[in-house]
Amino acid sequence: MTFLQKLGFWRKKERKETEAPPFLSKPWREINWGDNQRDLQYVKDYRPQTDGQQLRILLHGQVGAGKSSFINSVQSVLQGRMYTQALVDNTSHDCFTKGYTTYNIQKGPETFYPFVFNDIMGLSPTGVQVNDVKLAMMGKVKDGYGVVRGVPFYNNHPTDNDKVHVLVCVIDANTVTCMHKEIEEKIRQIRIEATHLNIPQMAILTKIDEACPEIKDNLQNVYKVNYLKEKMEQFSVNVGIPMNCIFPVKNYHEEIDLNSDVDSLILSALKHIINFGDDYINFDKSQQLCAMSCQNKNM
Ligand SMILES: Nc1nc2c(ncn2[C@@H]2O[C@H](COP(=O)(O)OP(=O)(O)O)[C@@H](O)[C@H]2O)c(=O)[nH]1
Ligand SMILES: [Mg+2]
Repeated sequence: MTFLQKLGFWRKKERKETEAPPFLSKPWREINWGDNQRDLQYVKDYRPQTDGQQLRILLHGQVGAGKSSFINSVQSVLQGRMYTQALVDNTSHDCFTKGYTTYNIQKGPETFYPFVFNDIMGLSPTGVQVNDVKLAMMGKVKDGYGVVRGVPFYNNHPTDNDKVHVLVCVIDANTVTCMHKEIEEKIRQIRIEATHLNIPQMAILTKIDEACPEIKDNLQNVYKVNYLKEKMEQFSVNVGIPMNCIFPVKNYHEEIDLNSDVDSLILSALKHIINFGDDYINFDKSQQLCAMSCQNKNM
């Protein structure tokens, strides 16, 4: 054994002895790997309680975090083939999502899923302002805002369908430990605004394949790897989103065919996003009914 090989051997040994083991003895969340049919059917069968109601999911986060890729991944899982409607930016670090855009997902020849995604321009110290996200959450931003200057973007009379029902912060797992303080602060402020509006908040942690070699090797390690759990805990503390509202995903980004394990994580996140949004729709409706009945009593 050469000197360098010996050094490498001792360093590895030392690391193993001082660091927590990379794998937990059992996964800290259960995923039904290989059996996506139940979750897929759940999403396909989802209908809000009121006819004509749409569930609006607003994605926000840093440029390049994987927002557009997540929308495409959801479309791909639901359509059963690779989909690239939301343009993904592989080249620059500027905002590629040109404005406030609603993405509908086609279900049949002339039908759409009752949930839609909005992708707001990436958060960067100079990017979208907290107030823009607040207006979007209230349903006051029209599609296309940010694309054409001078075009009226303000929706004075938002309907229940224009309002956001669940806010999802998209975070690149590689950036959790080195996130710009200003961005962390913006995420926190957006959370406060969402809380004032009673809108539930969640986060998805993307690029887990890049962040962890053990996960890149086998996606089923996602809830066994200590390192990722620690990253999620750190993010949870930094921005105040509870652990049970954070979901790790790997987006489709280079694949040409679907993969069952990728689908499992996307569906797990999507199912929870829908549930959270649906709870808010029902809560909001009951508040409106309550307010109406109080008004009637006072008349
Ligand atoms: N390895 C890996 N790359 C990803 C993942 N999600 C997105 N990407 C890549 O990250 C880059 C930025 O993604 P994009 O969806 O445009 O980010 P956005 O600015 O938040 O909309 C693109 O090159 C994607 O292919 C992921 O889960 N894993
Ligand atoms: Mg984008």
